[in-house]
Amino acid sequence: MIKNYILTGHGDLVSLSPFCVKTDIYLRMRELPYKNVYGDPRRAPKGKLPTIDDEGDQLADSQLIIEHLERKYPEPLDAGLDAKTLARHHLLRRTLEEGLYFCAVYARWVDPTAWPAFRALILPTLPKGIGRFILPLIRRKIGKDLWAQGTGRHSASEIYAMACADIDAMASALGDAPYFGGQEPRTIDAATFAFIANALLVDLPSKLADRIREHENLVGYCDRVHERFYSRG
Ligand SMILES: N[C@@H](CCC(=O)N[C@@H](CS)C(=O)NCC(=O)O)C(=O)O
Repeated sequence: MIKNYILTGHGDLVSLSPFCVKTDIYLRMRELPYKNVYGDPRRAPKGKLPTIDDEGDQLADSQLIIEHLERKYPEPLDAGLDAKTLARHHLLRRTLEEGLYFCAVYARWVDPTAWPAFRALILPTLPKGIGRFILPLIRRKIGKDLWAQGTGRHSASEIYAMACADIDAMASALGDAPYFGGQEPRTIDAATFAFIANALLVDLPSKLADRIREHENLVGYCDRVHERFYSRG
C-alpha cells in the first residue's frame, strides 16, 4: 500500500497544497492502492510535501513521484503520447508550478485583503494553543520566500495580472476537450486539476477563482474530474 504524505485539506479539497492534490488525483486516476497520511513538511526529506512511501521507496516532489509511478506500474497514463504532446504538457505544467503557484501563495498568505479569510481557515488546522503564535511567523517566512523567488517584488495588480494570464492560457489550452490530455486524463491532468480545484473547491474570496469562473470550460473541467474521481469518496 502506497502512503501519500500530504498537507491538510479543507471541505471537498483533499489538500490545500496543489502539489499534494496532484499526487492524490494521480493515484486515483491510476486506481493504485494508497492511503493519504497528513504529514509535517519539516519532517519530510526535502522539507516539503508531498512525499510517498511506496513499499520502502521514499520519494519527495510531486513530479518525481509521478514519474516513479509511471515507470513502476503497468499502463502508465502517458503511454503512447508523442514527444511534441509531452513537450506541450511539460510547458503547461511548469507554467502552473513555477509561475501560477507563487501568485496563488501570494493570494492566500500575503495579500492583505485576502489574508483575514485565509487566516480564519488555516488557524484551526494548526496545533491548539500555539497556532495563534506560529501563524504570523509562518506568514513572515512565506513573504520572505516570495521576495527571494521574485514574485513578492511585484505589486498586487501585477501579480494578479500574471496569474490571470496563466489562467487564460490554461483555458485556451483546454479548449473544448474533456481533459488537458485529450479524450482521457493524462499526467498533465493531475497538475491542472490540482491548481483549478485549489482555487474553486475552497470557500474563500479569491481573485484567481474569480478569473477561473470566467472560463466555463475550466469550471466544467473541474466538475467533470471531481465527479469522476472523487464521487466514490
Ligand atoms: N516541487 C515540489 C513543491 C512542493 C511544495 O512546494 N510544497 C509546499 C506546500 S504547497 C510545502 O510543503 N511547503 C512547506 C514549506 O515550504 O515549509 C513538488 O512538486 O512537490
